[in-house]
Amino acid sequence: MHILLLSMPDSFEHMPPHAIRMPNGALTSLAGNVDPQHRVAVADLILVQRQVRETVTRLVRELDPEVVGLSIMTFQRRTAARIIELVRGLRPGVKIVVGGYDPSLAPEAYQEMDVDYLVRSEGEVTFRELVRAIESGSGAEGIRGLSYRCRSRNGDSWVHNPDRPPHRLEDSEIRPPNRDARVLKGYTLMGRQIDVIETSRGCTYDCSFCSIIEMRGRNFHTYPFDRVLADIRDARDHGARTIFLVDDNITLNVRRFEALCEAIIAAGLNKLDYFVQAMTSAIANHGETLAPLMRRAGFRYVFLGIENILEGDLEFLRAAAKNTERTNGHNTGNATLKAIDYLHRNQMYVVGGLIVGSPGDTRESIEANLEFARRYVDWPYIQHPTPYPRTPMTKEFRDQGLIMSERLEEYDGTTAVVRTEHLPAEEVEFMRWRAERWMKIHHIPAVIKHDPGFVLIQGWKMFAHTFRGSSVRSALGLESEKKVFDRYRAIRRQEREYV
Ligand code: B12
Ligand code: SF4
Repeated sequence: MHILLLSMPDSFEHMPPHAIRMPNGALTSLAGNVDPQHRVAVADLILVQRQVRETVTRLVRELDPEVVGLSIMTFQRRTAARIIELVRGLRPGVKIVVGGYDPSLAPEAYQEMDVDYLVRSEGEVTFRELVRAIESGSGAEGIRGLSYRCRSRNGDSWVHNPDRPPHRLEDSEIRPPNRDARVLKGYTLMGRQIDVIETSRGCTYDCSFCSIIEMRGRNFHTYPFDRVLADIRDARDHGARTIFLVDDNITLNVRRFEALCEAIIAAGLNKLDYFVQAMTSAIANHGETLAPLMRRAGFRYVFLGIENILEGDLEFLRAAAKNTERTNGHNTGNATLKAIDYLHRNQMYVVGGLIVGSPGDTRESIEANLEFARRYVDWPYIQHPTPYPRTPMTKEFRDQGLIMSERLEEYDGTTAVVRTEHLPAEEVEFMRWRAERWMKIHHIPAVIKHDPGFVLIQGWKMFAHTFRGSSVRSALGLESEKKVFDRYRAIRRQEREYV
């Protein structure tokens, strides 16, 4: 059978598409896990963000797929609905399958769309079995983790098969990704081709804003190192020079992470640049040995889940435990500064993941976090709390009547869709936007040092993107920042029309 897998084109403020275009790891993993007789094409639509309709139309005509699968996050739901309509119009009999975080956590939203199947949570084995069932014409009754539409004269109904438990990853049932399936080109992280690798799945924490616990429960499973190293080699052989480890929480097992760094060095794969997401507590508590190893293995940017520097907000976000430093078995305060220090001493850059706009936040508490970011992080990744389906935080915001927008396309993390008890949503977003633009500019010299060619060619675009909404008048101080912010928001609204 011919299968076309699509990831959505929607991007958000911290991922300007002229500088950052990452592959979706789920799709190549699915492609690697269907039976070999099928012809699979993977298209990451971020690569053609302004030609989505033409590209999907061309691919559907050229490939003539029997199955089309879409990978969807919540803020991409509206775009997904439009693409589903487009595909259905082009090929009415095609089987449409949706998967990823949004279909898994809000399946009811997809029952109203013209979708045939919905894969909940991990997809490789469920999708493999589904494709077999479609090919052989057998029923989908026994496929765990699958929901499907039953069409009948009396109207449609949906069947939800029992859940599929998370895979343990230790055997080879989940086969490696198939990168040859990609049919579009142009992945980049500031001029260097980037690819994504998984070494583990899951997390045992339960931060109130994170979708992962509802998605797969609290657990942590790991791939064997030989598979991980082979995957990195495969990414490199496909042209990658930068690798993003997309594990939910790789620092849950620090000893394993250290061993992984050693394995990367021993395999000679440390000439590549690595990006990773990490907990501050793990870096602070083990930085003495871990940070130098990470540096030697090629780690360059570390996304630190700082979340907030104020204890009250950390409580609300349920993120206090992962930000706590421990000495001699005792909690000794916030781990953030120590973690940052270890990373900086080992020539790594800190991408500061902060969340501002929790219910109790005031102007002062937000400013304290912004000031912290200005002083200590190299690249700000500041977001607003966003009520994604079924997270504990969503319930709290709803109960308190603080959700100000139900337009899901705005749920991209940098559009404030909730207010605090003290500040309107727009004010929270304004404060973050105003501060963050200048923080990004401060990091440009480090980017020039590493990738001068990219900055020479693309630098002005990065600058224009960061300061979109500004004008000559605003640069001369003849226009208020609020006016520029309003223009920026209007531009952002237009940008969200991808199809
Ligand atoms: C890596 C990552 C990123 C990376 C890379 C994204 C990329 N191109 O792949 C970066 C840093 C760029 C990123 C950015 C964002 N991310 Co992100 N990201 C993740 C993370 C950590 C891992 C995702 C991953 O690759 N997993 C590995 C793959 C193999 O697993 P998977 O995606 O779950 O796919 C499996 C199943 O879902 C399913 N599946 C998925 N798609 C499909 C499709 C079909 C047809 C089928 C059958 C099955 C299927 O099968 C797959 C294999 O088992 C997750 C989870 C987490 N703990 O935080 C968040 C997560 C997905 N991100 C999230 C969000 C919100 C964002 C942002 C909007 C804002 C932000 N928080 O940074 C931006 C927007 C990105 C953009 N498009 O501009 C949310 C999504 C919430 C939601 N309900 O939609 C998550 C869950 C984190 C959270 N806050 O809880 N992200
Ligand atoms: S530590 Fe990270 S992955 Fe784990 S629950 Fe918190 S935000 Fe999610």
